[in-house]
This record gives sequence, C-alpha cells and structure tokens, in this order.
Amino acid sequence: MKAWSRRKFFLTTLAGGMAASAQKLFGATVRSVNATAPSEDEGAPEPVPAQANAARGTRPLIVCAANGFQHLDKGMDILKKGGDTLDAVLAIVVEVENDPNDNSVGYGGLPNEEGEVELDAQVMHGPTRRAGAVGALKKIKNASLVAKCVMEKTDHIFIVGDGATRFAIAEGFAPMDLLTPKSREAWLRWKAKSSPFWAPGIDSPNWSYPAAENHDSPEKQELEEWFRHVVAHPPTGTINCLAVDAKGDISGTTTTSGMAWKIPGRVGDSPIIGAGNYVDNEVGAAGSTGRGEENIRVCGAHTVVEMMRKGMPPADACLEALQRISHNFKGDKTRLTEFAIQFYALNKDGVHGGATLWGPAPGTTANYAIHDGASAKQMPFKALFDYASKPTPKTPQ
Ligand code: SD4
Repeated sequence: MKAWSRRKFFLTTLAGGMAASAQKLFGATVRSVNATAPSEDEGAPEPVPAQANAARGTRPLIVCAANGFQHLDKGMDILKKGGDTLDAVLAIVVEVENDPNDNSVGYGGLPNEEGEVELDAQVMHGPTRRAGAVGALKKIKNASLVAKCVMEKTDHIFIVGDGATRFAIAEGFAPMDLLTPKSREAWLRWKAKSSPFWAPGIDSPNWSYPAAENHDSPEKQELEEWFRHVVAHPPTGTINCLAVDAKGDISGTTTTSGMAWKIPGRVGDSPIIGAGNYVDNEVGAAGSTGRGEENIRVCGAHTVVEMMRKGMPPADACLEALQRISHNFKGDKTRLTEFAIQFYALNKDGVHGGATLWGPAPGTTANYAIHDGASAKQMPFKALFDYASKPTPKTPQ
C-alpha cells in the first residue's frame, strides 16, 4: 500500500479523536483536523490545508444540490415555523420531482435502456433515527414521499422494483407515465444510436443514413445538441437535501432517476443508507450526487458523517470521501476523468460544506445551494482536483 496508507488514515482519525475529547464536539465549534489529501503517488499535493478552526455555523440551515436552489424558501419557511426537518427537505425535493424539466429526478427523468423511468430515493429522520428507501420504483413520481411512507408505514427500510410500485399504489400514490415528450425522444435517439432499425427504413421518403437531423430553428438546434450530448454521455443529476433546525435536529433525503440508459433494475447510491445520504442526529448529515457506483464503494455519506464526528469540518470531510474514491483508482486520472461526483454536508452546529471531484472549467462555476435563514445562496464546491490537471476523457462528453 502506498503513501495514502491506513496508517495515515488512523493518524487522522486519532487526531480527530483527540480533538473531540479535548473539546465538546457538537454544540460548540471544534478544532479541525487535517483532511487526508491525495498523496504524491496519486499526482496531487498533500495535505489539504486544515482550517485553524471550523467556521461557525448557523441554525436553522438547509444544504442541497444546486437544482433545489429555487425551492429553498419553501423548506426554510417550514423550519422557521418550527416544522420538522424531514418535512422541510421533502418540501424542496418534491418540487424537483414534479418538475418535467429536471431530467435527473422524478417526472421527466431520463429512463432506463428499455424506456422506463426507474426512481431511487431515501429519507433519514435524525430525531427518531429512522430511515426509509425505495429502489427501481416505476410509475410514481414522488419517490421521496414513497420512501417516507416505507419508513412510517412498514416494518421495513428498503423496498425495490415492482414491490415498491405495488406498495406505493396500495398507499394511495397515483401511477402515471413518467416520460415527458422530451425524455422519450432522448431515449429514442439513444436507441437509434445502437440500432439502425429505430430510424426510417429505405422504403421511407425520410430515409437517410445516418438518420437525418432537422435544424430548422435555433431552439431545435439547441435541442439537437442536447440530444446528442445525453445520448453520447449519459447525464447525471439527482437532488440531495439536508436540514438542521434551530434545536439541532437533522434530516436528509436523496431522490433521483439515476443513471440514464441504465440496465433495468440497476439501483444506484441514492437510496442506499450511508451512500447517497446519511444522518446522525448527534453529528450531522451528508449526501451525494454523481456516479453512484463509485459512491457505493466508499459508503460516501457515512464516511463524511464519521469524519465530522472526529471533528473534521464538513467540506474537508467531503474531500476525504472523494479521496477514498480516487484511491480506489490508485489516483489514475485517466479513469477518474470519466465521471463526476459531489458530496454535501452539514454538521449539528449548522456548518456546511461541499466538494466535487473535479474543479470547474475556466469561466464556469460548480456550486451547491444553501439557505441560512436569511436567503438562498450558491456556495462554491471545494475540488479534490483542479480542472487544469484533468485529462481529456476518452468517452464523448
Ligand atoms: C446514481 N447518484 O444513480 C445517482 C445519479 C446521480 O448525478 O446522482 N447523478 O448513481
């Protein structure tokens, strides 16, 4: 084992343990410990500079993926009225599940390879230490609410596939077609890429090879660009949302349509407790968006919460999870460049942080969203690797 060693990890956690015992961990600002950074053999400088002290937090606070930004007020209103943290995060993500224009969550999410939208979601309620989840849920747009229903109405935590759909219908959720005209068209384009039979044949007046594209307006051209992009490079999206209220109670949820064009039945990280989302009411909460396969392999959200338990500031804890993902590839950037992944976190004090594997391209930004009780704000992610060190991906982007 090279320099990113177990020894270094244990030293890190030991330092955290010492910091924790020297000071009250939560309910007070704690001294930060060093985040473990990529070692030289993995091509990045080390260590990530630790902040002298974690920034002071604020409560109530909501953290979420950027696609929830415009709905943050709804969740904060609930917290300000003394409502429950789980109701607050659900009020936000349900809006995104209902939005036909978000192609990574709920209605309008891009489907599996057979053209069926399959949703994954989970909830965790800190004060009661309960959880609920659904995987590969079909025909029901509010997967997060079905996950809550699993938590509240059953003796189980995780229901998947047709069983999840039947459960939801039994509980009164209305089944519907989750494809929008746009997401259906995107799926048909993807099919046409791998089969010449999904395009007009030689007997058709519209026959051409490859299939003709119609660019008769700028809007149409933009749509064609988008189709080309999502066909070539299955997009990711998803929403994770975390909240701490004025008393310090915490909840979190993650909901998604998962990876576009996936094999039917594939379940990602989002509904997996400890991967796509994790809450410990005494410590904090964390969640993730991006390539779930990599997150599952490091139990990312749980890792972030455990790092915060040791006293690490949320952003550094997120970087630690990303570092473990990098380590699974021995730091090989030619592989790491092929995907994106982000972590989000808040601790019980209301300190927040977020980190992404790759920094944004010049002239662009990579943000997560928060509401600190005063207003909704975009916050820049910390990045494990600078964009400047990113190799060109081999798969079309
Ligand atoms: C998954 N993590 O199913 C989800 C997808 C996602 O940004 O987050 N995309 O792997």
